[in-house]
Amino acid sequence: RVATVNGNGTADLVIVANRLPVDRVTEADGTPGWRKSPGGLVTALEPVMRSNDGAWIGWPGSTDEEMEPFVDEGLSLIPMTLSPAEIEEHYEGFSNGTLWPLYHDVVAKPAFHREWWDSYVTVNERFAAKAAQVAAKGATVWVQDYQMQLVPAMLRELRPDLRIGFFLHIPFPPAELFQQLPWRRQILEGLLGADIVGFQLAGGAANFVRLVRQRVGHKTHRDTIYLPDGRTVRAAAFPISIDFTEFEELARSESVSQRAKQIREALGDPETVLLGIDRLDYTKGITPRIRAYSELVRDGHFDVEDTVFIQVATPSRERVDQYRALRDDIDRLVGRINGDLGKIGRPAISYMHSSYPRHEMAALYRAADMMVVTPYRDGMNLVAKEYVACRYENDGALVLSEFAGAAEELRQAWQVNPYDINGMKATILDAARAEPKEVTRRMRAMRKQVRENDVSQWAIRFLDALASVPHDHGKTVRP
Ligand code: GDG
Repeated sequence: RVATVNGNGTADLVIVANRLPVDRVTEADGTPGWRKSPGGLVTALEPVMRSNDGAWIGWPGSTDEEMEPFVDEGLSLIPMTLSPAEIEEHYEGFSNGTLWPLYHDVVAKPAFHREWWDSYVTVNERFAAKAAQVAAKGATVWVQDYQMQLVPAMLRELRPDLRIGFFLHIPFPPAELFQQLPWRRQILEGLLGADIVGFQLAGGAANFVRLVRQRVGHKTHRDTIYLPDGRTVRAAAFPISIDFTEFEELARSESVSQRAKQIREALGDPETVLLGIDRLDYTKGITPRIRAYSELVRDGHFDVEDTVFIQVATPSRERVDQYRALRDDIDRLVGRINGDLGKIGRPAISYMHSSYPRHEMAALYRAADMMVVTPYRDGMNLVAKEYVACRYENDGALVLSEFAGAAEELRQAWQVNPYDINGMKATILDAARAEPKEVTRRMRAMRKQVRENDVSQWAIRFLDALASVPHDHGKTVRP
């Protein structure tokens, strides 16, 4: 029974996200088809979605094409159409040109445009209306991420019977930065439509509660916000994770082991392989990382004859100006470094601007003696956790920025401040020279942490918290 497809409101669990969990692909015979996108969110939610008569509302990634709801391997998918103008204004504009830099410590300058905001409102309204249409009476709706922050309040207005959860995948900034936003109050009120507002870290939740108290004037006590109508909203941390077992099994497979060996051979069998994998994004600190490494080579601490740094930068948001500029900067920097320091067949940095299948990602993780993850600011950073999951022999050193959410859980990583190039150089050297026993001690502890807190735990914790919200949304329990 997949009644959601008829739009008559029978879904007991509804996910509202900017993107659908599948990508449009062209099959071998030329017909259009779908492929499940590789993200951990999909993996985590799939089992709950199937057992709950669930539906997923999102944009399929192609413009203009009107698409009917459909069922893909048991998942009800409800495609939303975005016009080219909405992609430019809601997605590339307000989401990625305003909110993304503002929420990441203003690492880049956020742009404030009133037309972008208008489009953000319109798109959020359409997603909320669709959720109101497909959700069964008393159903649970889980809204995802910064592109959808107005949906909770809009949806509550239409459907007060629902339990509504919201989860923010990126950091929630301190009041001093959030305050810049001309539409700060609308965003806070949008989020307050939810029963539970989830963040990666307790710090983000605390920032939110403080802003609500100061800007909107609601009473708060610890993680609870008391609204004038008697409803309560809880703000709490739910650190996201990965499917540990899936990554470990992939890493252990014969084909990934073979491929990891091949990768090292292709590099000329170096003694040491360092690795960075990121979406090409200015928050990820790719530039200071390769600068630190290149100085270590220049100063004679690493020799290109026996050491190589692999940097994979996955293409991302290529139509947004700041991303194009960053790509040019990195191209130039890597070119300069390899020109200055490389030898024939021995570049200092082996740089790929490309995306790879999961299998190849796992092979890269396995081929690397050291993983270097140095974001200026990151909600969590799953790449760090994936590296840990793939190191089933308890070897491999993780160098991790203290500004990644993951740093709160991965305490045994070699932590760095990406703004401090000398500090980063010293720590990379420490990690490279550490005794194998020390590397193993740290990796073992990190593996335990990620194994015990995987992505299904994350989804269960959030949905359990939402399920325990009383039917009157806390209206009768007053302090
Ligand atoms: C946001 C937040 C938060 C990357 N390149 C390829 C590829 N990937 C996969 C990685 C990883 C994912 O993409 C990237 O996740 P991150 O967490 O590292 O970063 P964001 O994309 O910025 O994600 C972040 C996350 O949401 C979840 O809440 O942790 O802080 O910014 O899984 O493996 N996957 C494949 N090919 C690639 O080339 N298959």
